Amino acid sequence: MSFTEIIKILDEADAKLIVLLCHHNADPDAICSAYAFASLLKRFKPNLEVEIGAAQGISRLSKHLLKHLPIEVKTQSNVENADAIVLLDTNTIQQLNNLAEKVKASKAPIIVIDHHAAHPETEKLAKLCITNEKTSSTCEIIYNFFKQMSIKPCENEAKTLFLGIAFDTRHFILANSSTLKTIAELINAGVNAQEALSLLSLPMNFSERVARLKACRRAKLFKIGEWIIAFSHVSAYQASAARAIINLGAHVAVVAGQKNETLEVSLRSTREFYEKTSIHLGRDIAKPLGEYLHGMGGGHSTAAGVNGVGEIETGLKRCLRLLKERLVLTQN
Ligand SMILES: [Mn+2]
Repeated sequence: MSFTEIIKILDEADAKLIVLLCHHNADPDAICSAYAFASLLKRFKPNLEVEIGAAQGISRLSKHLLKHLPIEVKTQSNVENADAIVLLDTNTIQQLNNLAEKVKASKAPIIVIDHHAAHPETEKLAKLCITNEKTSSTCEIIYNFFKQMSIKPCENEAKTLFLGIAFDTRHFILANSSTLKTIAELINAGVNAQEALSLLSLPMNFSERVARLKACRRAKLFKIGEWIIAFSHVSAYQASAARAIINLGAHVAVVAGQKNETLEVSLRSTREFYEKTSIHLGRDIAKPLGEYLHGMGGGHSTAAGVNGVGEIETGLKRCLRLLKERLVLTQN
């Protein structure tokens, strides 16, 4: 799976406009990988028009990064006119929210580049899937393209790749040796690590503080075996609230929030919980919960999310049941 295959697909499609799409609430790995990929493409196809889009906007941290990086993310994506579509850091079409239907309807070839396992539905739709679960981030996959093509990233490319990797590895806690080699090479390419890392901490705003505190106050605790599981709900900042509850001492935190019809659930667990129970929040909990809520769920082993429809109470109850069922299995 290599960069040359992508070039081949673009040549075959005689592509003039290529649209790169990031998942909804695009994180730094998504937007940074899109920027570096666009930059690399332009070296081989200088006349190609490359647009970066994100379904329903980008995350707060990503917005903060854009103040310091030359990345342009379009609010209106030109999916209809694209000659090729590339999904970055996105393994299900549903993560594209309002753009999903347009992407499905498009006749343009679809390429998926992601460090999450490809979803079977996405594999059917895509002409090419470059996915590698062993890679820390989509940015690391993009850096490997630079290496395949023997191109040394310029300072901005190196900086964006560094930021995407730093974000997805939680400031290198999740980095393996190949990630750290990549990081060393990016620093050699001109990245000031200390300065770049400081861009990744967002000052917490007032409503986030309130959401975290409310979620903690409302938390319902369940003890299953040796594990403390906390359920809560807030109307915004569910992921931040779930992280806060984990930091306070819960092994698993599930925080739901309802916006109109849709229900969003953020799940977090400690590393220890995952290692001892092998319960993978994305695969074992978020995915079936997403299906139950007529939506989509997925994510990583200790951090996952669900988008669906329904009441907070129903969602959390089902989530507790899923956790209980899994925990019973691991005890036997
Ligand atoms: Mn990622």
